[in-house]
Amino acid sequence: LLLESRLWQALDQGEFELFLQAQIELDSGRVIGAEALLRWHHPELGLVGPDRFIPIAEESGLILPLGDWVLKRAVQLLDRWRGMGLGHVRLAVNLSARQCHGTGLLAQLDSLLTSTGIDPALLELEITESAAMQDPERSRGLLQQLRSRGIKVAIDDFGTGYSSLSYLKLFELDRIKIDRGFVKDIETDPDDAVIVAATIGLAHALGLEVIAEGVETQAQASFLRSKHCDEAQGYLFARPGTLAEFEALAAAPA
Ligand code: G
Ligand code: G
Ligand code: MN
Ligand code: NA
Repeated sequence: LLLESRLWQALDQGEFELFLQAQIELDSGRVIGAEALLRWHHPELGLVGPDRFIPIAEESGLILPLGDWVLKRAVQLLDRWRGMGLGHVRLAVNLSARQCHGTGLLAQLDSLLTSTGIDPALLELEITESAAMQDPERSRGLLQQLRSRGIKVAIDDFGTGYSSLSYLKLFELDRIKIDRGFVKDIETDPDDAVIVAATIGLAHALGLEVIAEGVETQAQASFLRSKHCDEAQGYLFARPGTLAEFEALAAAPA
């Protein structure tokens, strides 16, 4: 209740911030992108993570204006990076179910991309299996529309839903994000190792790129590299951090 009543004001008062977590190309070790992860600077509670307010924002409808803000800010960042020698860096944004099934998303993206002239391929939208499957036909249409504009589409938390394989067929995608639940025990659990290796092989055979989430150790990174996983994200490389922290990392030599 405390959070909900403050949440609408928070957007007006500029209390949200995009944290960024680096995404690494495994072959080169280079920072090739970032995932935008929303944070709320609550005046009394301090930094509040999305797990605490996204569900409330979804319930109350605030997720739509908040999602608009996130996309606007994301395109601003791409524009900024272009001007500072980081024009190759991609930015991934999480979409909520309400955003996917609403009507304003494509128009907003068109307007943001035309007004800045940003290469649409630098923007990636992450959709979870569960959000996509709430209305599969509608999601299918949306993903087609996004990709026809050159915007990249990734399936988040891959492998945790109920129909992972069926929507590889249903949806046009660019990338899958292997959920960190499979990566965690990759070194000790032979089943997880097999699942991850097979998922990478399957994705590649379908022409999709693969990023592994939650990579925390060198051994996990080595395993993923040996299985030709394209990219990785996790505490081993960087935690979600401020814009300044991310830019310093992205500008440093690999
Ligand atoms: O770092 P982490 O605790 O930030 O993120 C927790 C969850 O919140 C992740 O599953 C992520 O998908 C979600 N999340 C982070 N930022 C956003 C956002 O801008 N919009 C939506 N819809 N979800 C987000
Ligand atoms: O959208 P998604 O659920 O994938 O958001 C990523 C979430 O995973 C965020 O909450 C982020 O803080 C968290 N995260 C990112 N890297 C790591 C990691 O290496 N280990 C763990 N345990 N969590 C991570
Ligand atoms: Mn995500
Ligand atoms: Na995820």
